[in-house]
Amino acid sequence: MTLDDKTVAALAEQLENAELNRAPITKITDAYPDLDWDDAYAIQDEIRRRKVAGGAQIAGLKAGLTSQAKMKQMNVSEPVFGFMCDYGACADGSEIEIDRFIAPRVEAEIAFVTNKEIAGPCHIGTVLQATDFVLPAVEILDSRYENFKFDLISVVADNTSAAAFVCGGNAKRVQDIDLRTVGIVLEKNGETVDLAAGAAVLGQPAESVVMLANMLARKDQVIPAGTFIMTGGVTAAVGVERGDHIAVRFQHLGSVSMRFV
Ligand code: 0L1
Ligand code: MG
Repeated sequence: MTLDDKTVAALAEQLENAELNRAPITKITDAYPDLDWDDAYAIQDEIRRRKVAGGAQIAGLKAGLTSQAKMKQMNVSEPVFGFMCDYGACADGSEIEIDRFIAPRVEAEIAFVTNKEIAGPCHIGTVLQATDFVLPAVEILDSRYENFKFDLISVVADNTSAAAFVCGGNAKRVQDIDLRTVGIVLEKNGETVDLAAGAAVLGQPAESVVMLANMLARKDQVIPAGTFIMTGGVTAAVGVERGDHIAVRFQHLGSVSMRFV
């Protein structure tokens, strides 16, 4: 860790203001090139503390950069983790104001909801045994950095670009579905813009929850029972503009849709 508490607090405030005012900033590693992972997660934790102090509730946790394609693109070998706020929850089929965001992108995800605490170090068996159900979801990403100019440390500090999310379709017991072979089709304005199978996420989306639990264990934390977890983009993240209609069709799990207005 290279930063003192005062600088962590100042950077967290800058990033939260960028989100609230939709006014992007330059990536924080420009001013602090030596930032490490502990600094980045400390800034993210401070943003989370500010949100809760300001009355927001934490709606869930997220893993990002969990597909081989995205990891390769960003030249990383480990996923990143963040959190979702209650005010980011959007209803399936709803109209979403695009002015809430700076430059939104959408990606299809499989979400888990746990019914038991998961304490790392753990393995996929622990996660499947502690999962109540899985459901289809779409994450709306929005970087608070100008022109998508960021690096991984800056992204983690910026709560992994988390902005909003939509859940829909049919929830299923995890033992009733093979998440590796679930086919997913992402449509924008009626045209297929990407498709993938669940195995795109670390071979099996439950592995993302394993990595989250193991990362939290290093901070002496657990995934509590009843946690909603977005396991990371199965498809690419696709940019959206006012008027765009997004529909994601998940084999066996139904679909999730929204229009940006
Ligand atoms: O959810 C994610 O995959 C995090 C992506 C962070 C980088 C980006 O904004 O694309
Ligand atoms: Mg995501």
